[in-house]
Amino acid sequence: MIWNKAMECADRETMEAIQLRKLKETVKRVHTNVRPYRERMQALGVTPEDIQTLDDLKKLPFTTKTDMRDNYPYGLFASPLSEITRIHASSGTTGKPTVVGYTSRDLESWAECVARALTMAGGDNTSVVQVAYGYGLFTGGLGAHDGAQYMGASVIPMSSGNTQKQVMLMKDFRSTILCCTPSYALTIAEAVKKAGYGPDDIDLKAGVFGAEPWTPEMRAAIEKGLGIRAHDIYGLSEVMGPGVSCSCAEQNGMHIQEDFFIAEIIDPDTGEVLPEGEKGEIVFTTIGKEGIPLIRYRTRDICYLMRDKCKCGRTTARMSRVLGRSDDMLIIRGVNVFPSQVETVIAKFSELTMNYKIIVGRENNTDTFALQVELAEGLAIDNIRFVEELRKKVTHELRTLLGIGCEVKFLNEGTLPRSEGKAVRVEDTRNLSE
Ligand code: DLL
Repeated sequence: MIWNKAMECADRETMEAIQLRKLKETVKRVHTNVRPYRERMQALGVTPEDIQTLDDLKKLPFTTKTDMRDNYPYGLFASPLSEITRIHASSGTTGKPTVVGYTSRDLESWAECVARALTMAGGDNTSVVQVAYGYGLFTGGLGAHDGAQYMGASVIPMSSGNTQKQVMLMKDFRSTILCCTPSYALTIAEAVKKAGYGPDDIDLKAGVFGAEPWTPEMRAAIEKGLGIRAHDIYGLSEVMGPGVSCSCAEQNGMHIQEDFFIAEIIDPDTGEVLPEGEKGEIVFTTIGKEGIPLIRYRTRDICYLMRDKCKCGRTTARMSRVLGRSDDMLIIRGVNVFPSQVETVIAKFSELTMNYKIIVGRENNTDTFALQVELAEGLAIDNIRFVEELRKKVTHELRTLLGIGCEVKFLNEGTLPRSEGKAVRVEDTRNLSE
């Protein structure tokens, strides 16, 4: 089944006409309503009237996470707060989160995108959708929820965690589609086995997994463990949330909802648009979004585009799975973490030095996250009470800022190897890139 054949199977000419019309509207909207965009366009000598073809997109400036931080919290909104009906947020690069606002129409467009994704996974109004993404400021929970409801499915708003209960409800409520991060899907698969069930004992048919990078090997393990077909769903809060793209039954890339997002692939170093099919950073322009439309938003996600027709019948461009990042953002247990955020916390403590190392690994399908940091000169690591007190405080600050737990270990001053060039602050042994 295809949720919206008119859009998902449109011929190129029709789709490009829709994109151009919506792009022109969006550029006018940000030029009129968003001062930072107006100023930047003025500085480049570009007016909304200069956008006459899709190729003219290149004339427009990029938007980055730093722009979002500089205009925190509402400076890039193109609608007054009276029209904003939902606010979400994700990690910023330092202390403040990145904030996004949705009008009622934006929420409906988002639900439409997610309904298309769930339909790719075989969903319809008879589906029972268990949402095990976190609910809250993170877009995963409510994004999947609204889309499943829009599709007409029965939604179970479980949120993440409480794994035994996830398994119990999955069996008793006869869930057919599971939405969560791929690493959590593996944890659930393990718990299903532990509970003494095999794939035939549960009704689950498909999973719609995303929010973090995963490998084809991981997909195979999830499919086998739960006896389902696993679909990859991509998105980011700045651009919308889950549903920007999703893989269909062919599992050969994720179909981009091109009537809502124009995708470009650029060279992350030069900003040049790369030829069709080359690997680079994916950049999105939101078209038709009211609350916070973004022009050429630099996602920092590395992938490539495919435009050949998919066997499923959809004609939309597909993006490959995310192959890496062009910045240093880590995704740990589904949570975005920048080393600079960790550094912000360390800097608050005069008892600590700036010599630190973040160590990320994976044990039993769960990410591990540890911080090693040197104590300031003269402070004794064998003063157990002092060290324990300090550990508590640092752990608390990290949890408050990042939203996840971190195992903090102190070292004597001078223990960590000193940098002779670019400091290597992160050791990530998860090997998710290729
Ligand atoms: O992770 C939105 C989302 C929720 C997507 C649920 C899919 C499912 P953020 O927290 O803003 O939003 O993080 C966005 O997560 O730039 C990617 O680096 C990464 N990411 C998201 N989906 C995928 C995926 C949500 N399918 C950042 N594969 C993005 C790999 C993904 N990485």
